[in-house]
Amino acid sequence: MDEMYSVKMRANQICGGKDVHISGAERIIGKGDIDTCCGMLLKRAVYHSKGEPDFINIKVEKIDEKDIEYIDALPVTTYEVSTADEGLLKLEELMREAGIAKSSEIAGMMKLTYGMRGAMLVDIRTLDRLEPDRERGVRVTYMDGIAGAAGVAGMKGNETGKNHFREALVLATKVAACPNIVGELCISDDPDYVTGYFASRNTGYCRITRLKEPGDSCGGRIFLYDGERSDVGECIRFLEKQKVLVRMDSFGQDKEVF
Ligand code: PML
Ligand code: MG
Repeated sequence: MDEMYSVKMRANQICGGKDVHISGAERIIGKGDIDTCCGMLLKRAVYHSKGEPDFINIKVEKIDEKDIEYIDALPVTTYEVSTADEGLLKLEELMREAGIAKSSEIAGMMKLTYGMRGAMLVDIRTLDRLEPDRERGVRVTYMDGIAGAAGVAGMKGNETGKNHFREALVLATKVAACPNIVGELCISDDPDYVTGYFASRNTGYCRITRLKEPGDSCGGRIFLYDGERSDVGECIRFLEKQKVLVRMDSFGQDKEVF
């Protein structure tokens, strides 16, 4: 096997003296793909719909193949809705299906995720926030999709390699495999991308075609935690440090379209 590398990109803008997140992305690749990968991630940072970055950081790190966990992608279902309000009701319904009682309070917390680099981590029983740094949140890293991804309809990236769906499915699959995580809510922070999702081991990856209005750059992620406080550290370690490759060829096409 080719030597493996993690490549991460992060782009920021300085706005009124504050560091604002513009774009972030990552891959796990073989040595021979490092230059192409860096080029694509750079292009993606420079031409982002959220604005022109002042800083772009690319980190290339050699990783040990033995440390990688392989996971099958979650099954995908798409729910067609015509308005953001309808989409938000669907989001709450899916949370309840996954056994989460305080679904409307949790959906209401989504507006607090604006501007965070990572996700909010919320205890589903007390609604306490568990991230050690609330401004940053918990950032899921060291993941990528493998095998068949490029060949599956709708899974190719644009010219900068960005494919919201593919990347979100990789991230959601890793998050759903994390100990004590029982669900994830996501609304894109990209102003022109209105599809979001709810994902969990119980429901699979549930796409909802509208969760906000076009032009709105609000968005973020909430991970739902159900467990002992003493296990939060291990949960965050898995999300931030465990290397995961997601097998994309097992997910096939959407199960059903509603
Ligand atoms: C993001 O912008 O990173 C979130 C993308 C959500 C993708 C939802 C989908 O198309 O399935
Ligand atoms: Mg984004």
